[in-house]
Parts: sequence; structure tokens; C-alpha cells
Amino acid sequence: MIRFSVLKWVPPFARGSVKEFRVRWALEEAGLPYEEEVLTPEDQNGDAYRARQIFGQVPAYEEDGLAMCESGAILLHVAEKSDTLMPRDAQGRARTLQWVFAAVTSVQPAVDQVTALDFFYAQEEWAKLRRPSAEEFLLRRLGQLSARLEGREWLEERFTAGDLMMVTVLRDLRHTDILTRFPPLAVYVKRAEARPAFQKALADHTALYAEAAKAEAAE
Ligand SMILES: N[C@@H](CCC(=O)N[C@@H](CS)C(=O)NCC(=O)O)C(=O)O
Repeated sequence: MIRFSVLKWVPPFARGSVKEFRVRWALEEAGLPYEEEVLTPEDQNGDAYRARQIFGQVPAYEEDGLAMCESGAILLHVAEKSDTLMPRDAQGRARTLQWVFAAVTSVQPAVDQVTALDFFYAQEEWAKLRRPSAEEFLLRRLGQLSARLEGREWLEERFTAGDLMMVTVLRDLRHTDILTRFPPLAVYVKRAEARPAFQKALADHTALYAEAAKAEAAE
């Protein structure tokens, strides 16, 4: 049975963005059954877990004797099992790898610069000074991506793991109005979010934090 780790608690802004969500969504697309391994902070810092994920982060993944970590690598591993995520022809496969890497190495860093400022340092003077140039860089990247998606449903002729990864990265901007400035991107994210596998994964991910959300709403 496939098993991946999830965090018992995350702050509200992180819900829907925890990197286990990518794996969960991919497994739903692939139609593969799985179990969650729910981690407390003590579990994360224990030797047993660190042996599987040296940074103590999620997700870590296990399957029939295989133990691995890093959401991008896990996504590609799962994608190899599923025609929905990975075309079988060599070119389609190579292009899927290209888009997964574009998402994590060309778009995610630009997104992360803005989200880190917004979520962790918003009140700092230096962050207020840095924010406009971080956003400007991000807008340039998003403009380039948006041009690719103009008139297309997906990055290639069909949905792949590349779209799954790209959409999880773009969704990290949902606390801003930035995507609305790029209609092809806004529509692309909505199209992906309408997929039944996405809906199921998000519902299950959110359910982990339902009790915490109720308590926070009552405060
Ligand atoms: N590069 C890693 C990053 C994983 C990561 O950042 N995980 C975060 C949640 S989104 C985490 O476990 N944070 C808890 C911590 O660092 O203690 C991956 O993609 O799997």
C-alpha cells in the first residue's frame, strides 16, 4: 500500500498548499489507493522520520519497500504509473518532465519570494521595501507563462503531471489578486481545480484541519 506523510497541524494560510497535496492529487489522478501517515512535531524531529526525510518535512513516501521524499520526485514516480499524468511516448514524457521542472525551478522561486514576504515578514520595513521588486519579477515570469497558455487548455495538448505541478505552484498566490491580471492563468487554474481528482484531494487534505478550523472560527 502507498503511504505518504502529512502534518497534523498547519497554519490556515498553508492549508491547500502543503507539499503533500501534490502527491495526494497525483494519486487521485492515477486512481491509486493510499494511506496518510499523520505526523506530530515530535514525529517530524524523531530519528526514524529524519532517516526517511532528512529535513523533517512532508511529504515522505513509502511503497512496497521503496522509501523516498521530495514532492517533485514523488510526483514523477507516481506519474510513471499513470497514463493520465505521463504520456507513454518518449517526446510526451520528456515534455512532461520539462514542465514539472519549469514549475519548481522557474516559477516556484518567483512565487516563493512573494509569499514568504506576505506570510512571514509583512510587518517588517525591509519587507515592505522589497515587495514591489519581488512582485515585478514574478509578474514577468507569469506573463511568460500566460503567453504559453493563451488559447491552450494545458501546457501541452493534454493534461500531464506538468500541469499538476504548475497549478499547485500558482495556487500559492490565491491570497493575492495577481492571477486575475493574467486571464489565461486564472482560467487554467480554475480548469485544473474543476477536475474530480483535485476536488477529492482538496477535500481530504482540508478534512485533516477541519477541527482546527472550527476552533479558530470560534475564537
Ligand atoms: N522540497 C520539499 C519541500 C517540502 C516542504 O517544504 N514541506 C513543508 C510543508 S509545505 C514542511 O514539511 N514544513 C514543515 C517543516 O519544515 O517543519 C518537497 O517539495 O517535498
